[in-house]
This record gives sequence, C-alpha cells and structure tokens, in this order.
Amino acid sequence: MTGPFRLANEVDTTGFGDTGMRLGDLDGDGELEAVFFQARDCHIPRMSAGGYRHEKQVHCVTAMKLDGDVMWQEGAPLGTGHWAMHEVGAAVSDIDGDGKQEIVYVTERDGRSYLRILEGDRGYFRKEVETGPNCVLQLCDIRGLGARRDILVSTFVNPIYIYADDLTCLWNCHFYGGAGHSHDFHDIDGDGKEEAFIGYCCVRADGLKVWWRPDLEPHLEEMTRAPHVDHLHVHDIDDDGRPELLMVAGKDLVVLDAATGEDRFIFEGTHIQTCAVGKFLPDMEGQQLFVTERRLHGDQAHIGFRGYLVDCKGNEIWRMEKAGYGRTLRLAGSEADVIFAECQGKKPTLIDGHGKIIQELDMPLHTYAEDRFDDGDTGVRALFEIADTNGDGKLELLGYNRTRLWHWVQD
Ligand SMILES: [Ca+2]
Ligand SMILES: [Ca+2]
Ligand SMILES: [Ca+2]
Ligand SMILES: [Ca+2]
Repeated sequence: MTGPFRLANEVDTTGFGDTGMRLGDLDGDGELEAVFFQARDCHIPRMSAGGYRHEKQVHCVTAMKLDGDVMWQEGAPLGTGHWAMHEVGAAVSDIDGDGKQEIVYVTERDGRSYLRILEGDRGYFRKEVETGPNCVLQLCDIRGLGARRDILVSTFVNPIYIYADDLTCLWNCHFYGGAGHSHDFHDIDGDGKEEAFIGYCCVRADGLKVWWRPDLEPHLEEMTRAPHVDHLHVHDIDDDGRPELLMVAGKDLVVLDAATGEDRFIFEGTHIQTCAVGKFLPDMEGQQLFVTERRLHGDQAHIGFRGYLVDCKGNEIWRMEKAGYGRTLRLAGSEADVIFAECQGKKPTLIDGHGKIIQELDMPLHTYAEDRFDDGDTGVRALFEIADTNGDGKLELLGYNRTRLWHWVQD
C-alpha cells in the first residue's frame, strides 16, 4: 500500500542488533546514528521488584551509521541463542553539555551492576559507578541546568536513584507509591528545576512530595504484581497553558492537573497501556488522545489492542478494534497529526484523525524464529522510532529488531 513513506534502505544487523536501540548524532555530521544495546538479565537477581524479573544488564553496545557501517563496538555480542528483552536502561545524549553525544547505560561486571558512560564518537570509556541492577534509565533536570543532564535509574517499578552527569549520586534509593515502568519530568513551579512524576506522586528535586494520590490505587494495574502506573506524560492537552498529567495507570487513564494533582477526568478501561497526544482533528478544541487497551473486558483472547480517540475532556470520538499501540506523527507539510500504530500480528499502519488507514508499511511480520524472542509487548516483533534521521526537516521511520533495521523516508 503506497502512502507518504517509502522504504529507503534495510540493514542486516545479525550479531549485534537488538530491540534496545537509541538514536543520536554521534559524529556531528547532522545525521543520526543507531546505537544497539544487547542486554540480558543479571545472573544474580537481587532487586527484582513488584513481580518483574527485568534486570537488564547491557553486554554489548554497537554504534552504526544508518546505511549499515559499524562505527565501533564495546563488549561481547550475546550470540544467536535465546535471551529475553523487555526494555533496557540506556540513553544517547550530550550528558556533560560539551556539544558531543555520550552513551549512558547499566552494565554488569563480576556480578555487580554499574552505570557507565562512553564517548559517542569512538566508544571510549569515560566513567562508571556501581548501581543497582536496573533496567529503566531516563534523563531529567532536577538540578535546573536548562538541559536534561541528570540520570534516573530504576527497576521496572522501583527503587529510584538519580545521578548527576559526573555520576555523583543525587538521590539514593527512593521508593514512591504506584511507581511503574517510566516516569516523567516537568518544572511545574517555574524554579527551573524539573519535578519528577513517579507513580501517583509529584516529587520535588529534593525528593519531597509536592502531592500524592494514593486514593487512585484502584485505577492502577495490579495483575499479581505491585500496583503500578505503567507510564506518565505531562502534556497541556486542552491548550490553556496549564499542563495536565496523563497517568496511563495500567487499568484506567487518569488525567490530573499536573501542578496540584486535582482530578480532571478518568477514562475507564481494563488494561490501558498507551496514550498518544496530538492534533489529530485540528478543527476540534484542544488536543486529542489516542488510547490503547491491551486486554478487553470479557475478552477470551489474550490481546485486544482496541484503540480509542478521546477528546481533551475525556469523551470518546471513535474506537477501532485491533488498532494497536499508537504514537503521534506529523507528516511533512500537514496541519494535522496522524497516528502511527503497531499491533501484534499486523503490519504497522498510519491512521488519520477520522480513523481512516492511510498507509500500511511493508515489512515482514516475523523475520526469525519466535523462540528467539521474548513474547512481551513486542507488537510485530520489531520496535519503531520516529525521528528526522537525515536533518532535512521531515520525519523518517525506523523499524528494528535483533536482526534487521528498516528505514522509511517521506519524499
Ligand atoms: Ca551523525
Ligand atoms: Ca557530551
Ligand atoms: Ca520546579
Ligand atoms: Ca528527515
């Protein structure tokens, strides 16, 4: 099916590829490079929290130009056997503010976990510090430097450490109610330092809570594990200049005023997993939310993937069965956002604000044996990034898994 995207090139990444990938301009030529992180569970699980055994330790880092040229590799590739992958604690960013990109990740040596920094252009070792066996790594600005140069690491639910870019520990092992797989950061009081949104808590740079909402626990995912908020996004969804907090709470979508934690609305579900925000219908007031539910009420099948388009007040506009997880994408020259949707067992699609499929991307559904892949939230058994990879101002799409990378461009 033709559409705005055309497959520009495909790269065989067998031996070093993985679903842990980050993008960055490592050599400063204005084009993005891919950095693959092969990771597996820590061989001595010590801090598995909330029923999750995700303690991914990076064993091999490979930097590659998007045409397939490998720039450098650090560590030993994991080979071609089975290893589970869910997420990985890694980032590519200018962490020290010198204008060049660094690679930041959690690795293992002699049964101990380390947070390590490499130089992006050549992979040279910069610095490391011992940390917990964590699989979540996010950058934030709790020091108020004007750039995200603080490094948060946590397990798939908690505990949480924050390090400065020189690896000084700023927070050591905080635990917050409802903490889940990712957190968000926003300066809500205007002092220049970002507050952290973790679980159902809003936390100041000094670690103290601004507000918390333990009464929201019935809206969180439990599923035999600790109640946790899957994901959090701070976003001004009604365009009034005051940000909302979107708690993709695992069961329901809970929307609060970010600064105070006061109720806005709750969009009820069974197992809501993702929420993409955009101007999908630009004639409507505010932004719209594309909300995806993984399991459905009374659904015998394991996977539902029903998508809902919801207005900024929480009213359903339309729904689509087997739509998949959505992300927001603005096509070149367009006034409206579209939804990039990925659904298990289907090719990824572009869906417009009226629920019309405008492109199905051409790629194989399975590119290698299923027993080589963890049956997690892996959709078409590839993950995707949306980025301006070549600096031409238009967005490109990247799909990638353990053995392949696809690169689609807009003409
Ligand atoms: Ca580059
Ligand atoms: Ca740097
Ligand atoms: Ca602040
Ligand atoms: Ca581009």
